Amino acid sequence: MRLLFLLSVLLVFGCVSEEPQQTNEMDEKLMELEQHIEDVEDSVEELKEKIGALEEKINEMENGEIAEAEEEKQEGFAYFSVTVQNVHDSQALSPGVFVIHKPAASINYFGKTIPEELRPLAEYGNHTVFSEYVKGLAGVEAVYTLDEPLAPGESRTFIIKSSTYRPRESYFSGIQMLAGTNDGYALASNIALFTVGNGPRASTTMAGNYDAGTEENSAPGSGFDGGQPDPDRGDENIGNGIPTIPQRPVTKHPQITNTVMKIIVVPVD
Ligand SMILES: [Ca+2]
Ligand SMILES: [Ca+2]
Repeated sequence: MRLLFLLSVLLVFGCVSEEPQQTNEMDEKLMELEQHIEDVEDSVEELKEKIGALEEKINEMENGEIAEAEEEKQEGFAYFSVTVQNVHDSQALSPGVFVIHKPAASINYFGKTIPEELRPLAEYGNHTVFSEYVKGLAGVEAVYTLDEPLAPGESRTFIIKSSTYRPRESYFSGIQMLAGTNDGYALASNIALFTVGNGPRASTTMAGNYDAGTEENSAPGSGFDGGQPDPDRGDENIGNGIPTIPQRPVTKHPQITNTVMKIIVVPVD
């Protein structure tokens, strides 16, 4: 009996002493869970903040785009008088191509290989292929042509029309062959049409003389044998220059160093 009693006392103690241990573990687990829930709640708050910031950004962008579109609608056009002058005493210029364009559509190929479409203008003064090519370039707003050669001392004036949308990205460029050379051309490029204050800008630009790098140079004015096209001999005569192989990048013209083409831009109402 006594033994039984002792055993039951032990059992009771055993049970009683085991119960607090379980409760502790549960408490710990509960605390862990609570902590975990708090962490998750924190993360949710952080996420909410991030989503809020993103929504704000999207709103700003949408508002910006709307403002830009409004700006484009409100902006109009500006007109300029352009005078192209041959200021050389003996060097003639071929028909030419004149362009209003964004910076990305620059036609200055200095240090680069010219596009094939410039070859007819540079090699024999035919401007039509290049004018068509330029019309297809992204960032070109308008293309004008001079369809007659420009003799020394001569000038031509025409009116151009530029959008005033993003005015500081509106440039003007012009190109004509240096007639009587093998593959030389005069180029005035990236003339800003507007001031930093967005107003129409007056300017005078002396064009540079360039060698297209596609034909060997003979003495300037050395005639049909030197690679100049003979109008009486038609298309077969056009390729009569000696090709530069491999084609070279565009350089300053080594033979024609004085200014030939001068471009005067004046805003008009
Ligand atoms: Ca030629
Ligand atoms: Ca050359």
